[in-house]
Amino acid sequence: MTLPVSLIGVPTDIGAGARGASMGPEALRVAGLQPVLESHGLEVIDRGNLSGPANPWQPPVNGYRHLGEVVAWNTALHDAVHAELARGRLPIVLGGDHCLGMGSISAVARHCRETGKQLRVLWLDAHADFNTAELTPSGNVHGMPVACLCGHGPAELTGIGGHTPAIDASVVRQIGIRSVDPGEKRLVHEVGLEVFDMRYIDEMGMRHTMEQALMGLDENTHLHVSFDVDFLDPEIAPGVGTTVPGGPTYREAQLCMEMIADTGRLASLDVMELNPALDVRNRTAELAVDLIESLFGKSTLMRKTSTQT
Ligand code: 6HN
Ligand code: MN
Ligand code: MN
Ligand code: MN
Repeated sequence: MTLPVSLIGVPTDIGAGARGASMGPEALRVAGLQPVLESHGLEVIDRGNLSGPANPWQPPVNGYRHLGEVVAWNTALHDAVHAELARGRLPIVLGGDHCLGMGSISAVARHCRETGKQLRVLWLDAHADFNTAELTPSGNVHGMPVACLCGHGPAELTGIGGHTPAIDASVVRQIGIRSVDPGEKRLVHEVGLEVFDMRYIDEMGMRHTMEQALMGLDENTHLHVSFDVDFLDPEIAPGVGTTVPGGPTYREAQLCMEMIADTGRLASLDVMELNPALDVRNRTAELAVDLIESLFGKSTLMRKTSTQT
């Protein structure tokens, strides 16, 4: 299954607590994303960047920063992602901050409803992104997308794409989590979100973690990966706004991507939170491209997949 790929740039930091993720799409292009994918035989079209409101850099109102602008960007992204899926293509969303997961995943969920596909979402992140207006310590909407997708949030956000909730919490697997706010933690437990946190990865290893997270996929599964670059340890990935120490190493991240590739089910991808203003000579962008290459099947040697004998 090698679907043709469409790159969609979404140059905004509207939901973040630091400026700069708006430059993420261009940094990924400069790091060679398109030619790298093409070198693996993929057909790639770069659709360019979406446009939307500027970042007014205002304090939160009723628990949300920039709610109207967040809705505008996510609505545009929803339409763009849905259009690519309808054309039979694999969208790669170049973020942009992680509030954009709402527009992207709501479109994927809608496409799955329309085509009778089963959805699985892998959320690779240091954070659970499960805050609400009542629980958030910051008002930054990039800390809320998973909660909104699961129906916990304002109608303007939970209803993007016309179906509330966009997804059931049971389709989500979170991996790499190591920073969850106190109220957020309660809500995560309440909805029964499946979280493979760093403690789990430390004790069980990345291989077992991914086997669990990918369990139950079949030919009818649409696998969506939402890759927040702060998933990675900040020692190797400094170019993000919300670094949390103790993330996956280079080798652990590679294995994670390779095991996703082995399923052959990847059908849409978000690459979020890359912040070139905080990066060192585009190193984090180059690392992200290297990992995306593994996600699309690069491996060191020709080999049978680990599940074959
Ligand atoms: N991200 N939990 C913190 C907050 O402000 O809600 C951090 C969220 C970070 C979100 O990195 O996508
Ligand atoms: Mn995130
Ligand atoms: Mn559709
Ligand atoms: Mn994060």
